[in-house]
Amino acid sequence: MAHIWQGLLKEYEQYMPDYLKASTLGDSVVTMREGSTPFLRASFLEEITGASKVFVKYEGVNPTGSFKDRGMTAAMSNAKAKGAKAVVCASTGNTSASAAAYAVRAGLKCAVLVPDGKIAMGKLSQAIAAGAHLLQVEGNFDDCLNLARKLSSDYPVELVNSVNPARIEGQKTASFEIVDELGDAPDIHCLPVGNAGNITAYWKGYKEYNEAGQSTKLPKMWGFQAAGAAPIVLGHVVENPETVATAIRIGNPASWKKAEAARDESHGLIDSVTDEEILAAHKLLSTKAGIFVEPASAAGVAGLIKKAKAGEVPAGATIAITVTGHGLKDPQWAVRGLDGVEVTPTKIPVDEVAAAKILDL
Ligand code: AN7
Repeated sequence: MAHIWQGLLKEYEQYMPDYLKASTLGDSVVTMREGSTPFLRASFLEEITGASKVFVKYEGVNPTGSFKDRGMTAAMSNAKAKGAKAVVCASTGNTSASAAAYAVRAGLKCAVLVPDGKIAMGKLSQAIAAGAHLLQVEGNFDDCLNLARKLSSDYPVELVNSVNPARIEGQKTASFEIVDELGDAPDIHCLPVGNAGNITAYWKGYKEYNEAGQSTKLPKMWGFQAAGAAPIVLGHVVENPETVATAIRIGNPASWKKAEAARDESHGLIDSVTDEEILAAHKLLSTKAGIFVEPASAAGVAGLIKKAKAGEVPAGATIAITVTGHGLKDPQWAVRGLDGVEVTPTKIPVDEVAAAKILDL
């Protein structure tokens, strides 16, 4: 019999803390069978960087279109098991889309706090479609997170942002999948950094799998922030973060210290990439690998290319890059670039010869 993927909590039960083991949770497991995402060879990046193998972990194909689903199955199952009636999160969009869907399946009320006007339409529509209570806060993501934290400490509502440890437990499984596919850890792991939960989770996953004897080494963690929202790189809070990569438009990451620990323990780095570099990487992923992502998701690829140009990518390395969210979340950047120039389709009459001529057949 073929093995049918059961979702993270069941598949990786032995690596979960007791409170998140599927056997402990019983009927409280809330899953959309997230995880088991494609790990795709990206030879164009081998040509650019000189690395011997580069793979892209395509997290956009999770059930709600981002890696957040890995954390949400754990946080929502825990909330349900604890008897919570409602959940709340702050979000630049993907967390709210994921929380909204998983809350429906858990039978919990869901409130999402998003910064006014800076959320990609795809993500907003997901939260609305699922019937979440959507509050647009007159402030940025950092203000939203402060508000969500206060609500969860003063009212009976469970916080499902990545400051909730269950989120990290779920998200660490992406490292397990990569080691399972490669047979060992990669030499370098690149990914975008926003609120810094994911880099924390990946590092935890790599360490735990290594301790369990599943890998012989640990990767260097290379995180990349958007240049207009790069507090960890700058070493101070950014009051008014700005970037086209709205998912990582975060000026005061909640897991700042943990991200620095992942960087330092792994002998890695956290650097920044410009909006131009992000959109160039976004386009390369589509045109060279067929992988459509939202801008923030391309930050890890943009960062690797930046490091290759600086001669800092070791020849012969095996590199894994996480691309975090689907291109359909925020499709405008494929159609209209930073220069504002829109790509318009060529119009033709219903005429075979005209079509063939334009296609140069
Ligand atoms: C596509 O949804 O913070 O460093 O509120 O949506 O773990 O925050 C999203 C973050 C990268 C950064 N890529 O991850 C939210 C939110 C995408 C994202 C990140 C996010 P973290």
